Amino acid sequence: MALNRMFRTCPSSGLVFHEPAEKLMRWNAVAAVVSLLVGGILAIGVMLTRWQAVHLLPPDMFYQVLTAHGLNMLVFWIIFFEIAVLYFAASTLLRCRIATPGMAWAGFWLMVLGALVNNYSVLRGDSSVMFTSYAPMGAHPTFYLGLILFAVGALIACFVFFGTLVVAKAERTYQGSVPLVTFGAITAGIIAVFTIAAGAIILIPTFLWSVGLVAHIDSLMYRTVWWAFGHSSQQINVAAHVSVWYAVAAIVFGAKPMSEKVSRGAFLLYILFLQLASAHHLLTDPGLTSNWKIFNTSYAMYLAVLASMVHGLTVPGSIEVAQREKGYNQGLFEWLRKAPWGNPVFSSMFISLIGFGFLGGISGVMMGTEQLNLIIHNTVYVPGHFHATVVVGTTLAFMGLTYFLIPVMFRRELMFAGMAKWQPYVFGLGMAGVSLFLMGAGTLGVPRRHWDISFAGNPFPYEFPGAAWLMMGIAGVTGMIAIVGGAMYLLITVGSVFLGRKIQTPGFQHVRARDGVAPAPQPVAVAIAAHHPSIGVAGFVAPGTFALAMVFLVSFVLYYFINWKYLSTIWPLK
Ligand code: HEM
Ligand SMILES: [Cu+2]
Repeated sequence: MALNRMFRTCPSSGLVFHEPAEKLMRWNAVAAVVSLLVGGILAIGVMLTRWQAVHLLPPDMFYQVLTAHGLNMLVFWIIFFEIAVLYFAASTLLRCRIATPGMAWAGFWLMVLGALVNNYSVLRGDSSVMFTSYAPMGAHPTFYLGLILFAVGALIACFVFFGTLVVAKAERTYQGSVPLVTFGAITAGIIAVFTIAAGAIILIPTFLWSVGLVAHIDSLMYRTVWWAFGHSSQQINVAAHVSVWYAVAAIVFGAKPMSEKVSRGAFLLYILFLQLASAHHLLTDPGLTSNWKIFNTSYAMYLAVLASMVHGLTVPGSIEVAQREKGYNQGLFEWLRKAPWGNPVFSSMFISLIGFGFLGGISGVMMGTEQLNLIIHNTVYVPGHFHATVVVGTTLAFMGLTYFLIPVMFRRELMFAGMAKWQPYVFGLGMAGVSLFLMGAGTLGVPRRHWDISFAGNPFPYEFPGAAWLMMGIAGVTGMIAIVGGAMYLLITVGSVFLGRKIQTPGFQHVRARDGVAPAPQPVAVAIAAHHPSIGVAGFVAPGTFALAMVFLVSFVLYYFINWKYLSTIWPLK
């Protein structure tokens, strides 16, 4: 039991770490980074094959590599990291011991086992069913088994997270309501439980089908339930990376949310409306009525989008207010110009926010409109869109958080600090290029997951316009830039964690349960509160953010309009 009470306070950040929690966070983060490494190597194969002029891999290998790329990135990298974020938001931010560390380790090893089993199945060569694994396309039983084991492990981790919240409340380690970052993590955790339940409902029968115990899986039913799982899991990512944005705003600027109520309300919207949005993946499916599709995607889905727009406004808004209070109060954008652009914790977060909003958000709403969906359905536009959301958005936000955690949690100095300054730009801008040019090529009809757009030797040839080839080529070049950015991240993090100079800080100390933990102020939870009425321009406290929001709105409306116009030209109904 003594072990459960070992705490240390980080002298530079004031954060409080519980020893078993810290170890769990480290191991989850390391497993995440290893998955990112594997997925990143595979990304080279995917990208260099889709760059038609290079066309690296043969077809069977292309689909195999694509499957493993999608899973290692979007499942293993992201979820291992998210578990670390959940433990951080519960144990560290609430200064609380982690509940049942033994269970947490069981969950972790199940996740590791699941990831290994799933990768083994793809490596065998008979499970190249891609990320969505749509039935009746079948994989080896170990494919589904691996995912199920991983999901059970993640579910255990979610329960450890909720258990820790209960312990924090019972042992009164915090006052008032939980900090906003923890609140965001709670929404991510609740969504995760729903997501894993939906995953079990679809993957367990599919596993039984793969071993011959179930005779038939209906393909439409598969897609409908699979997306209850697939879409929701993306909402976990959004809730998690938005929480990271708030955390970074507090860490770097001491920024305080503009309105706690509004931000918390926006997180709640995710829980309430995310399921409906799953329908945007089924807009071209037969068997579902237009009424069902339109109701789900336009009347209710936009409330989840609204929530993201609220966060996209309040995070930079809170940074602007904090900067103006520090004296950067000139004109519209002094606060932004004087932001620490050389600090990778900040630049990652800001590029993540802009990329997620402008590229991922606008394209997502366009695609989620039933009629417009026809323009881009099953084209490379789709991976273009989601690389803006899960790579520029989620992945880059997580990268930024790592730069903060290396000195604070791993207690190592950052190696290659000069390179770290550039890394978010190389990765973020490279990936923004991939997103934009895949979306461009997709608008011209280039299919996704397609091995050869030259259709060489096909009985029914089709010529894509030269612009489509060019855009796939530029996506290839910017993709290689992003890979370099990813390699920089791996070099910096792995180098620092294993070889970086150790930072000497006070170690873990025994704290009796009743004592609670040292009442040092917590920068993430409690930020500057003083309000200066003298900041801002023309009665606005955050006019720069308002101006940015207007740019966003105009881009949004224009892009939406252009696509309706484009639809009318490619839909030859008279
Ligand atoms: C480092 C740079 C990366 C590059 C250059 C890259 C490139 C690509 C490309 C070109 C495709 C589309 C293939 C096609 O449809 O034919 C793809 C698919 C995919 N990527 Fe990435 N990617 C990168 C990183 C990531 C990351 C970080 C994630 C997730 C967090 C991710 C998740 C996915 C997923 C889920 C697919 C879909 C797989 C499928 O269709 O089954 N990628 N990637
Ligand atoms: Cu979705």
